[in-house]
Amino acid sequence: MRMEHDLREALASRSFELHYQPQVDARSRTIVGVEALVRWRNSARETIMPGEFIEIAEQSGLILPLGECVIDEACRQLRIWRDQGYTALRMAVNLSALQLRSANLLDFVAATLLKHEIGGEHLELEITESMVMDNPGACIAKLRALRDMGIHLAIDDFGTGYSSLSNLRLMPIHSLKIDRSFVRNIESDSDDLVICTATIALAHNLGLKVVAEGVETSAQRDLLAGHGCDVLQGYLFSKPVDAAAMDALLAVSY
Ligand code: G
Ligand code: G
Ligand code: MN
Ligand code: NA
Repeated sequence: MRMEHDLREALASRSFELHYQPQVDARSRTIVGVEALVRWRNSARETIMPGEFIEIAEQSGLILPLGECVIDEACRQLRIWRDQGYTALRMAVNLSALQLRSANLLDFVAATLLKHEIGGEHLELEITESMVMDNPGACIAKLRALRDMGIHLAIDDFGTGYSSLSNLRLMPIHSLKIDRSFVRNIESDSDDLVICTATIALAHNLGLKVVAEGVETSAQRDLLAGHGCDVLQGYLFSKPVDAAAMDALLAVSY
């Protein structure tokens, strides 16, 4: 497997970097968080997107060391931003199914937070519904342990996977992220608007915050904010950018 071999080398030569996409408070329009998204800079200096390698990393198990690199780098960068005074900023990191199942996850996260002197409440881990449905009992126990460390938990791509509302109620999560497929046509498709408003109501009634993904227009922003969505993320505010470009965004809208 060529790609697997290349991924292994990329890990050894630290050829992965993180980009960050701001998450904006719907009312104050200030940046309240960033989502870390991994990129691979290959030997030809091309940027390879996660859609092209995460699945292979998952199948080969390389997602475990890669995922650890991502958590470590995200916490290292958050430390820098906290030292610059952005102390309310939360860092969101995507977890893969294998990582959530790994016996080492809790110890690694705890050690990494300690290493970078970051409180758990500044880290958010994004999981999907399907990851939990694999083995709800074991997953929920692990999520509780993360929650007990203060870590925030978000359900990513909400509405696209399968999960039961009874499981959702049992999950020790803090927020739902409405998948961007429901946001895209929210202005023209009344079904999508109903899905978004129903998700916001469901989340709020369960005591959860709601993040809308894929917000690209000011009309989408205003509609979602008007329906009580808490946090917005999407190209309207910024595409994912490197840490230096994120510095500039923080300077103007933190
Ligand atoms: O911008 P974008 O192409 O970066 O992301 C595409 C997909 O890759 C998203 O579904 C995102 O959840 C996933 N992804 C991005 N970074 C990571 C990561 O660090 N770990 C995992 N497991 N998935 C990631
Ligand atoms: O699946 P997850 O939500 O983790 O991944 C986020 C993905 O969504 C990344 O690929 C990111 O580049 C992409 N993304 C972020 N904002 C927008 C947006 O406004 N529009 C579109 N089309 N994609 C977005
Ligand atoms: Mn995500
Ligand atoms: Na998503």
